[in-house]
Order: sequence, then C-alpha cells, then structure tokens
Amino acid sequence: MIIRNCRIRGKEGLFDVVCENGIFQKITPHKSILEEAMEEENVFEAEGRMMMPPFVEPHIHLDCVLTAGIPHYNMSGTLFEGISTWHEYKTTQPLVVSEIKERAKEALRLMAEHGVQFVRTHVDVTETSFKGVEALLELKEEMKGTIEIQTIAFPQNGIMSLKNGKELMIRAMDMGIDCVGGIPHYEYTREYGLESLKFIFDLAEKYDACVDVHCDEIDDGQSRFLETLATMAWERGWGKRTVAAHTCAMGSYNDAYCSKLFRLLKDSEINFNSCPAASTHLQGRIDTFPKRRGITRIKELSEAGMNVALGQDSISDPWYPLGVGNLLRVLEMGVHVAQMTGYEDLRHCLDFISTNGAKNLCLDQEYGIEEGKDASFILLDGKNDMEVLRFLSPVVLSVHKGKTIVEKIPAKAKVLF
Ligand code: 17E
Ligand code: FE2
Repeated sequence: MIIRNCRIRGKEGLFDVVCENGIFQKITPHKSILEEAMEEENVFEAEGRMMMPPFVEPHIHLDCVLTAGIPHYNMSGTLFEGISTWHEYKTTQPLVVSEIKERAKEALRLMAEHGVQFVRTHVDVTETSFKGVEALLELKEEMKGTIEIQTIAFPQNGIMSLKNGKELMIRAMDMGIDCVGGIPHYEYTREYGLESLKFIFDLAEKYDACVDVHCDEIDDGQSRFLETLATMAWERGWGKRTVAAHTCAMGSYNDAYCSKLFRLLKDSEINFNSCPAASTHLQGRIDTFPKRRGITRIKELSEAGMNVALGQDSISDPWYPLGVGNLLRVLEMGVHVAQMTGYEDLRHCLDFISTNGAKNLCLDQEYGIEEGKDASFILLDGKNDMEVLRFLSPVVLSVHKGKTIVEKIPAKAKVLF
C-alpha cells in the first residue's frame, strides 16, 4: 500500500509512504516514487491530508460502556451515585460474557471510527462473578492485530475495604490481566488507602506489571494519595510504568503544597491521565459557587515536563451519559477547562491523545511514523493540529499494522448562498 501526497505530523512538506508486510518500508518526499508505482491498485491519494500515529485511549472502563439507564440513570451526576448505580447493575442481574463483549466491541468500533488503535481499559474485579474479566480477556485476544488492548485490574469497591479485596486482585492477575489498578481515595480510611498502595506495588513487582491507579478522584484537597503513589514508584524505579489517573484533588491543592509536590512528581517519572469531559461532569457537584472545575493541573504538569494523556473514562455508562468514542471531543473540552488555548498549546495539542497516551501504555516499536516501525497510522481530514481540533476532523483512513480497519468519506455540505 502506498499513501501518496500526505503531510506527516511534525514534518515539513509532502510525502509518499510505502507500507509492506505491515511495516513502514519507505517514507520519501512526494513525487519521488516511480510512475509505475503510481498506477498500482493499492495507492491511496491523500490530497495533502495529515498522517499521524493512531490515537491512544489510555483510560476507559469497557466493562461498563453503553449501560447508561440500566437499572436507572445517575440522577445527581456524582461519582458516588455512579459507583452505587453500577453496583446495582452488577448485583441485580446475571452478567453474560457474550453481552459484555458485544457492548465493549461496539465501543471499540466507535473508537476505531475516530482513529483509536490502542486502548487501556479498566475492568472491575470487585464484580465477583468475574464475567467482565473473562469478557475483556477474550476480547483482547480476538481484537489483536486490529485494536490492541491492555487491561487493568480495577477494584471499584476498594481493596482493603473488602474482606476478600486482595484475593480478587490476585485472582485477576493470575487470569492474565496486564496492569494493577487501585482506588485509594475510596477506601474507608486514609490508612487503608496507603496500605492499598503498598499492596498494589508489591503485586506489580510480583507480576512484572504496570501500575495504573485511580488516584484522588475527588474534590477533597486533603486527598493526598498521589504523593505516596509517586514516592513508591520512585523508590522502586517503577515511574515510567506507573500512571496516576484523574488526580482531580490536585485542582484543589494549595499552591505551596503543589509546588513542593511537583519536585517529587518530576523525580518519580510517573505519567498522568486526565479525563476532562468525565471529570468536569462528575466533580464540583457538591460546590455551589465558586464551582471547581474538578480536573488536575494538566497545563502545569505538562509545562513542568511531565507526561499527561487525556482519555474518555466512559461512553454512556452510570458515570457519564454522553460520548461517541471521539477523543477530539475530549481534547476540545480539555484545552478549554485547562486553558491551553494559546497558539503554542494548540500547535501541539494532538500529543495529548496520541504520543502522550503511547507513553502511558509503554508502547515503543509499534508506535510512530518511521521506516522500520509497524505501519499503524491514521489520516485526518485536516492539515495540522489546530485545524483538526477546530473542525473535529474526521479520520478518513485508519491502518493498523498494514491492515485497513476504517475508511471514511467525509460528508460535504452544500451551503446554498
Ligand atoms: N469508576 C470510578 O471510580 N471512577 C470513574 N471515573 C469511573 C468508574 C468511570
Ligand atoms: Fe476511570
């Protein structure tokens, strides 16, 4: 396959890109390919559109997607009603592996349409039938070569605050879940939260696994599990394999504490995830006015040289009723609420849903537009980051390891004046 006449994100000029055997074979300035090659059947005329590595979804709960309204909608819009509604869902009806898989797959189709090829998903391991774990492990295998999935053992109801919480985590890791999750801010006490973090890192070391913890997902400025998470990652040299997700409380920390905290965060080398659409919806609910935005310090962390990736969290589930699998929509929300709308911010904004996500997922050989790497890319109906975000440009072509997984012909309006 040859992609002819495309821009490549981060490079000047126009290019022709040759993919063969699932690998980028040649990336050359446009027109340097021989005329015979042009006539080949397998040439895609890009018309100057921008090629870039695929979007990465670093944080979604695929076991819950598309369940909004069952048994009822989240009426308060709070995280806590989300958790209790999900609890009702999982305890009042039999869970069926094939149904969970079909919902998750439908969400993957939506994400694929919007350029995602790599996904890291949580799966609730305190749902004790383990049907969600079974379903997502099967789906991960079935989707290999089309969309790559990493799984996280997520203890929705806590680890220490459940009598058998530790066993459930171990059982999930034994079944083949990739990463260790946690929820320290939701444990009954601060002490339980701290103890859960130690357990999480011990488990990660034992299974040689990445850590990806829901951390301080609350507007409580006293919720400071992040400092312990970062310190443990730093002590054990686990920073690059650790993600602190949400860290909403950082939006409520005082500046003096935060400036001290940043030194540790930087030294620890941990990664961050923020879900600005879900968090602005869920947080700030108990405030009247002024009403907090409920998101972590995305801009400040980034400017201090730390890695922050943006994710969806939810697609139509007990926590968040909207979402169509489009990370551009999440990014648009993110640049507004984090006030990253300056020219320099917008010029690089797609990093938040691509290369930054790839770092969270520890991708390497399989990610990037370079000769010799896997031929995985998307072609956007736009020329640069700012234009793509402004128009929420459609993905016209998505190719994973040389295999076309999505083609789209963008709609064209006829304006009659
Ligand atoms: N569970 C949780 O604790 N937090 C969330 N944001 C979601 C599930 C979606
Ligand atoms: Fe989450």
